[in-house]
Amino acid sequence: MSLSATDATTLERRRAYYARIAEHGLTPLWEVLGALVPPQPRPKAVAQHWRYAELREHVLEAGRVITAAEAERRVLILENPGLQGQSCITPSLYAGLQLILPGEVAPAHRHTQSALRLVLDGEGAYTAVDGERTTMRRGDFIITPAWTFHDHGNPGDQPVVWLDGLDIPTVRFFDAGFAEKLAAESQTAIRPEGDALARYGSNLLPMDYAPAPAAPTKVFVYPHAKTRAAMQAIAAAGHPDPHLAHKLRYVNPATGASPMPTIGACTQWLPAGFETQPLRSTDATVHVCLEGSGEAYIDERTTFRFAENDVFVVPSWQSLRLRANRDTMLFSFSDRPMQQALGLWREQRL
Ligand code: GTQ
Repeated sequence: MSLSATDATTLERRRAYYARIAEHGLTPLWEVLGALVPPQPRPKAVAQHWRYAELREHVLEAGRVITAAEAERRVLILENPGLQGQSCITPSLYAGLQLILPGEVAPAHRHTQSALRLVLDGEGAYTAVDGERTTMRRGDFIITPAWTFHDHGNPGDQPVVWLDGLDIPTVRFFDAGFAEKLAAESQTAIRPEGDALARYGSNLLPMDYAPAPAAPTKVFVYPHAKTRAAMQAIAAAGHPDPHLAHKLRYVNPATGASPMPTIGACTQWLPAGFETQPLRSTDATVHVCLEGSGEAYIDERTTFRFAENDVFVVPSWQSLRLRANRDTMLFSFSDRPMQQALGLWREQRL
């Protein structure tokens, strides 16, 4: 007897059976097998575009609603509409826009979640990581690896907004979250600004430094000016990849691995007029437009016309095709290093 022809008596008998076994903490696999082991990814996350020009006033309004000290972190979460109530932009990653006003401090704490920052708007704030400050300039990519103390402050005269990316949903999935506050509001500087970059990010390493393979980098700022100069030189050399134009990944310079074990980040340069071929991969990816503008075609169904500081997310296994109106620079991040470590990551060039 085929399943579709299952008669009412059989269905009723099954329902009663399911009810009885439920009392023993049992449920039937055959009712859910197709959903549990799909032939290919079926993301609940959806493609979504956040236009900074529309968000900016709402972010600034948060500054009149609550202080940075009271909020601890004054952030508007970019929540994927397909994952409502979960504070996720992808199943494994979180993103938000953090605001810090002149004179404010976001107090020092640490947690097992890893974080990245991408500075978008305003200048003059700093992030301090493990006793060293870095001044936040637009486009700078800054990381705070798991369990490093960090605080943010703004001694300048402009509101400063940056994008936060954290592995909060991943740590929640493992129930492995720990956090604590530092007794003091801000960390005491124990090294001068630029020290980590000089020691670990200058094609040099201290003589006795031997990091474990998955250790996060001690370089906690990747200055935009350096990345942009590199990308311009690479673009000037020509030969863009048909699917990527010019795309490179940020690395831990001591190991060649991603800067942090759970989150990978990339920078991409698309010459004016360039159109990529569609590409899909299993790592849902958050993109941020740092410069230029263009269009993103997701699965050849959804079109996003993005401008500077816009954020858009591409779900797992949905294709991305990009078109640049002008020379365009994108930043992106995803859980690719985790998927690769677990042997899960797949990519398809279409
Ligand atoms: O800056 O430490 O967006 O702990 C969310 C949680 C930022 C931070 C967020 C955090 C932080």
